[in-house]
Amino acid sequence: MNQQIEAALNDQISKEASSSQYYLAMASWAETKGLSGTAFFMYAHSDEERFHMLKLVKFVNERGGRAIVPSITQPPSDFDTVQRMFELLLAHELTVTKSINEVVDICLKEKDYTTHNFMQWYVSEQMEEEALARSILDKLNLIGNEKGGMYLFDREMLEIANASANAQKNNG
Ligand code: OFO
Repeated sequence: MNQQIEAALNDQISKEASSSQYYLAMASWAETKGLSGTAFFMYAHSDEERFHMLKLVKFVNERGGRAIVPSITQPPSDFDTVQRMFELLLAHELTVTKSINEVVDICLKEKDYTTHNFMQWYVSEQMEEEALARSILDKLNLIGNEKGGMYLFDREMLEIANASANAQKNNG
């Protein structure tokens, strides 16, 4: 495997692992706030990020490279408000999209069309994740600080997580 591509993919492995830890920290915070639906959503999201990481690990190794398992950095443990937490989630996803685009760019420069093709899955995944984060933030902006609204929001997060788990089951 081309060394530049291997390094870029290993860097992406590290980012997906960090995303998984970040969302795990959000899940734990939401759980301690009694927001069980939001916590369920974040636990599932953390698992998804681990899957993103594993998919890259397997690809690198199958293509003759060597995937490096990254060390764990401690994510924040407090997120102030649900709104703040989802703002951070969207900001984080935007940085991940940027780094996915950089990997795609390297693939084109190195004329590695196989990895380029593989990375397209991540390109569309990022579009979905950004759109989901934006739609959740729109809902939160509508709700404001209303307590009853937050109760309904939390229930909806559970439904979103369940719907996404079912869609994944049906696709795979
Ligand atoms: Fe792996 O998609 Fe989010 O970070």
